[in-house]
Amino acid sequence: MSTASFANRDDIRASFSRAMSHMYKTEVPLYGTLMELVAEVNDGVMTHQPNVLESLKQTGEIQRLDMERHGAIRVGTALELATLARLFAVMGMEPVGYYDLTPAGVPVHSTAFRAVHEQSLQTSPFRVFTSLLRLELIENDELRTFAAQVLAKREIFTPRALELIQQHEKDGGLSETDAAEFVQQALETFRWHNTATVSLHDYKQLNAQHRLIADVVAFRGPHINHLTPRTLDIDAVQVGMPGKGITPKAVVEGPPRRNCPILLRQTSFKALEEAITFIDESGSHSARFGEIEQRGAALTPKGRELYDQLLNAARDELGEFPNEANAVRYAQLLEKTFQAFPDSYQEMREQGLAYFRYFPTDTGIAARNNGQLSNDLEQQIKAGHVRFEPLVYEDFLPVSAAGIFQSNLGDDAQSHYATSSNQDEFQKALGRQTLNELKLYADTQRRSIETVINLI
Ligand code: OOG
Ligand code: NI
Repeated sequence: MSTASFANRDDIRASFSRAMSHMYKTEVPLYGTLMELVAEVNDGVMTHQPNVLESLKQTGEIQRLDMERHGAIRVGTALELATLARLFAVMGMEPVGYYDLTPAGVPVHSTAFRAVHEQSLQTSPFRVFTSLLRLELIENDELRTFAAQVLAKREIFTPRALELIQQHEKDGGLSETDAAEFVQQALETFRWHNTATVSLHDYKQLNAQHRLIADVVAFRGPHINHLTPRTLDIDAVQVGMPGKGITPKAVVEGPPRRNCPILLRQTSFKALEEAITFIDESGSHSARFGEIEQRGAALTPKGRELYDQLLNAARDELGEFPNEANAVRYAQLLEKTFQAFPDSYQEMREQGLAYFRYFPTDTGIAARNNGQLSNDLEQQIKAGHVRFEPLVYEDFLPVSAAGIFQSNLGDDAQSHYATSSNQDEFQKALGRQTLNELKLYADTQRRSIETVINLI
């Protein structure tokens, strides 16, 4: 089969992302309400802040804004994780980053499946935060064996999805028809089921060990537990939620509000209590929630170190987990510590704190036509021939992710695990290495510099 007849992986991902959004809107109507609020806020920002609009146009992000979203799932076994990696590969998604959530009392470690090249991200930035349950953290031997047995029995992929994954690997791609069928088949893995695979008694045992363990073990598959749209102003969405009948969590995770957003800010609304039929009687379970994110500049290792240091300083001074009662003080502490993080792109670039993309300006192109250009990037910037825009952060933050988990699992779900992070074990389960996100940003920045230098 020739490459020409294969569907483009980025298009398959875009189509899958649309299908997921449609399914989730039907399953969780509040997600649809949230999408409307985000669209209103984004329109407002673009109308009233011409500089933001200009920058979105310059980078092309304006085209991906409306379709931008991430989801999250949790799986129970190495085989499930490894097969997911193969399924996501059909859509051009690779595992980026390693997140250890055990220090925050959540018995999982995770990666994010996403596209890695800026052009692919431009077509569809869809990402899936994927967590693997660490069964070894269940202390009770009997319960651990029971959980492993239940998980070993389930098959989370449809037979046809597995066939199409194999076909993709053998042939190097899928035809348009097969790709369309693949999207429908893949969707089945992430669908919500209101029936559980265990008795109410066993569910309660698992739940008592950790709510997350029950969420993974007691169900037929890794239901998508949230889909998150991207907003240009998360504070406006946070304030607007109650007016739409949505109750937000107490604190926005991540850095404080700034003129030049960095990394990722997130907030969510609490998981819904949903009726479940267990194998013997009925009960309920809460897993699915709504989340909103605002993305800012991707930071270099130096910038990230400063971010971690300032975040930790604020949290140390707070002295306890951020919650409803201390939310105002936490926000003030973040404001205070983050004074030390420069709030202009100019300074962030000069100090090597963030990654950037470069574009020739109109005067730069005119100067090139007159043969008046130097090929030194810094000089071109000074002369106004080249401008820069920050690279968007495409990944997640472990402390924030822990906060999102906690707000949905309830504060009583905090356990203390003595174990340390285990990226090797995770990669063994995954069947491959996770990619280093910092290298991906550095690659994109380098390609951008090369393009601008060649262009002028
Ligand atoms: C994932 C929670 C983390 C994020 O955006 O950081 C997360 C989960 O609840 O499975 O979604
Ligand atoms: Ni999320």
